[in-house]
Amino acid sequence: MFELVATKPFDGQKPGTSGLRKKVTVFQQPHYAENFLQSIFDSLEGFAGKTLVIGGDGRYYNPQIVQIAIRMAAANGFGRVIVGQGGLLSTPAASHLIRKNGAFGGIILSASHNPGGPDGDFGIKYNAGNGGPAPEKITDAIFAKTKTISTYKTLDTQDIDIKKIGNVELANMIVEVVDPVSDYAALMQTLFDFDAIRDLFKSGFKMKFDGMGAITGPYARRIFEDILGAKSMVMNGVPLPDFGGHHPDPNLVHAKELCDLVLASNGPEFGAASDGDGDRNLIIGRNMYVTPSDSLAIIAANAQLAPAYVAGIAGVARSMPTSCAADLVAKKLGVPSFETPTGWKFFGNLLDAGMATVCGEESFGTGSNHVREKDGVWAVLMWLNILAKRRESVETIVKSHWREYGRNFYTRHDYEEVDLARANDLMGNLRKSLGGFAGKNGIKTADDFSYRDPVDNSFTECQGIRLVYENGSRIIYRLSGTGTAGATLRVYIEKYEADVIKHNVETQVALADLIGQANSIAAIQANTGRTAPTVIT
Ligand code: G16
Repeated sequence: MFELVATKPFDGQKPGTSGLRKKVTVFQQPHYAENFLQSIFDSLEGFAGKTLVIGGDGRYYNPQIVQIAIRMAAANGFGRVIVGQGGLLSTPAASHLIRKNGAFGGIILSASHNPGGPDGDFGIKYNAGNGGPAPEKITDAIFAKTKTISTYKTLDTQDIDIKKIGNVELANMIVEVVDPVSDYAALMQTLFDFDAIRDLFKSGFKMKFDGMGAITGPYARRIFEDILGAKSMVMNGVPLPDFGGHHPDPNLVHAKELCDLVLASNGPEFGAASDGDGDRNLIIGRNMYVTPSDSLAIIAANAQLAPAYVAGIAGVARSMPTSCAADLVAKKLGVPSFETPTGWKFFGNLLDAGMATVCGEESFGTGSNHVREKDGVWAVLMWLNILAKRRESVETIVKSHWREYGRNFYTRHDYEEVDLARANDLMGNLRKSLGGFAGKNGIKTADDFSYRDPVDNSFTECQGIRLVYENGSRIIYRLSGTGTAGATLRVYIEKYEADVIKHNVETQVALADLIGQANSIAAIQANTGRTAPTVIT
């Protein structure tokens, strides 16, 4: 019999770009996680007797919340929970399990690329039956419920043993403990030419993969080492509650150890990393860092080399701040390209409707219609498939892509943990000045990005200030929706260069003028007190 526990609403349980992310200490307050989970269940209808997938990236507090979520799923009337062994599932693997099992939805426990440990971050998000992050109409409903909640349902039981694969009964519900990797690894083998990749490794091709002490270590070991035969190529491959002190954000700053190895002249030919929950990816070759925007464009242009995409792709979608490089590929392929707000949830309808096959974001996310999340290991396998078929270096592939399409120089400057009020003022001032930008200093249009979903007509506004220049260059300002302390101002800067002679200029140098303009237009120094960005990618 379930228990009804009295509770009171907490302020600020509003899901951000990707679920609710807060400090672990916030989640540790009595009833905090339970309130949010109950608000999720109260926003859904028709799940009695159905299946819920539960898993997380193994970060600190994951084991406790997995148990709470399982008890509450049983008390709320689910018929079956599928949980990764030890409570572990990468985000794309969770998405796949939802789809494969026709589950009603899933609860994913992760704060993604944010640091873990007792002083780190934790997060909870709900994914719907298509395997993708809940759309805004559901996250809005969840937030509304968090403001009025007075009770939640749970069971008064011991923790369930989820260390062993198999079935356990809990009240009227079956808890099915599954291997977190097997189904996902099987899916990957249906998408890519594993024989060709195996041959590539046999030929002596060297690669390093950085699991960053997070969830993808076991996936990488099984897929790259056991199945594909790459020898001892996984670094930081054991998922740890604090990620071994790593900040599991796969970029040049936080994956420095890997980048130093691969960028060295005698380093491996290829390097890759993934984040806390396995949905982001970093791609790097000897002498060549591939920006996520370029990676998306190159994947779109070469997808047909992989068996699952051999018939061609239906369309490409990118988030608005992602560079326009992928649009050029779509144009050449004669397929549509879509520009959505930041957040993988905005790709869901396009993928479900078969309008886009490949999607990507500047924030190190790339994926396809095989699941409804971005997928780090998928992106690495796609690159391996391309490398195996083309037998050229990463550098050659990237440079020949620029030769064919032109180069979209691109950088993102982040100002982290800025005072929230000051960051809001900066954005507010930009919004107020919007009408005055166009027609001056080469700026053609200025707007606050809004999006009407072409499938369900839903409308989203205030998604970032966008200055577009006559020559196609862009400066974009927005506040991150994934941070947990203060505000993070993101400034995205892009410039198109058709002239091959100018392609080898260092990115920050090529963009120096625009960076200067971006700083002065928003008066970043005066408004934030910062003289330089915290992270440049
Ligand atoms: C999440 C979302 C992505 C988004 C990214 C950055 O990724 O799923 O779609 O691009 O956050 O968002 P923001 O710029 O608002 O911080 P992840 O990997 O953190 O789940």
